[in-house]
Amino acid sequence: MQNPVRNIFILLAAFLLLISCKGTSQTVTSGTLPVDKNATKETIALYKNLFRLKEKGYMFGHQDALAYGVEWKYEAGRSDIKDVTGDYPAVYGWDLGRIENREDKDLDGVPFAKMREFMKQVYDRGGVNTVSWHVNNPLSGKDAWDNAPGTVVSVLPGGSQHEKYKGWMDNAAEFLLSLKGSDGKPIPILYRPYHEFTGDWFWWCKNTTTPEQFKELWKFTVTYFQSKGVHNLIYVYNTSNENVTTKADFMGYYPGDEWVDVVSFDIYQGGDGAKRDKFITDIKKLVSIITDVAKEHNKLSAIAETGYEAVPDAKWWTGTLAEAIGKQQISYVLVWRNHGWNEWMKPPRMHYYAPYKGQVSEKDFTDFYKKDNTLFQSDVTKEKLYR
Ligand code: BMA
Repeated sequence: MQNPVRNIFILLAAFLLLISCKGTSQTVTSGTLPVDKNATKETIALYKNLFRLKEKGYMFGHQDALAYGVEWKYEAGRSDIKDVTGDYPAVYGWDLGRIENREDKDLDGVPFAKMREFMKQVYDRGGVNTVSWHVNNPLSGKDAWDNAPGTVVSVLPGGSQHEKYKGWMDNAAEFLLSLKGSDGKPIPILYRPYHEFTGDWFWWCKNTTTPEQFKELWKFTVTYFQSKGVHNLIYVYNTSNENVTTKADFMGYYPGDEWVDVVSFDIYQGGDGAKRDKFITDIKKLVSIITDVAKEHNKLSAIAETGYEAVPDAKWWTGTLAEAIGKQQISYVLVWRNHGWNEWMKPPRMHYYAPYKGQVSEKDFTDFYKKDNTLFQSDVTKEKLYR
């Protein structure tokens, strides 16, 4: 009598072990590894932890958050978001524009030396840095908005500007390699090259670039950075809302699962109140596209840039932005920079996307901050994203 009981017990134990192993292997494959097979330990940790974090909510991000805000510049420890909530954003956006020419400051005036320091502070307290690059047009030498045809072809291998472009990438690589935390480790970066390519305003946009050319540019970029020893990047694929209404539109220039870690889009609300409904409909549609793609391709997803210039709607944060995202599991939403009064814009106007003390949407932003599924610095510090 004893033996059959023992056998049943052994069988049951083996069965339970089998189930638990299956469970483990599923957990390990979900999230897998970033596209860079030599990614640093901290980069892999961030990538994996972001899969876990999206179950809890989405991080709030702000461009140039620590550099300046409306009516202030370079005040140590300051951020408009911190003035309003007492907490920093969880994601901090930066741009490499002008590093190509080894200039001291980026295209919006932030000294690269300060940017490096800010990124270090962010990493040290467990926040997340993301980088875009409004890289000049290498063919004309004008800025990123010079969308003359033929530019992408000119930078690809064999193109007339290829060597020059590699030099520009060397300058970017040098900066990316110089980013170290207080622990001496390379700072992981969510890197978002060739952003908003479904628009028609940058030299890499789809109006002047075929899918094959774009994919080649993307793969060249990833491979070249890796060849320079840059292994702290998580690669973010990014469309505009323009010309994207279906999953096929979104995926039209997708270089492949081995080349992309995060799928994302940019979208801005424009005009007066009547545009709100369209904005909400568009965001909902695009968020459902990126979350579907993320699920199917085992990737992360994000709204990499958004905002309503000068936030004239007092309830915009909870009433529009959070409303549109709903319970969808994206990793972050980032609003653009708080420049303040902008003399060069046509017409000159206030140019900012996050609230500041006294701004009309300040109170609503604190409600947005308090929502269970919005994550700020204090939330992500606890999550130890780099371990
Ligand atoms: C735009 C504006 C510009 C800025 C550019 C790149 O949306 O904010 O003033 O130079 O982004 O940051």
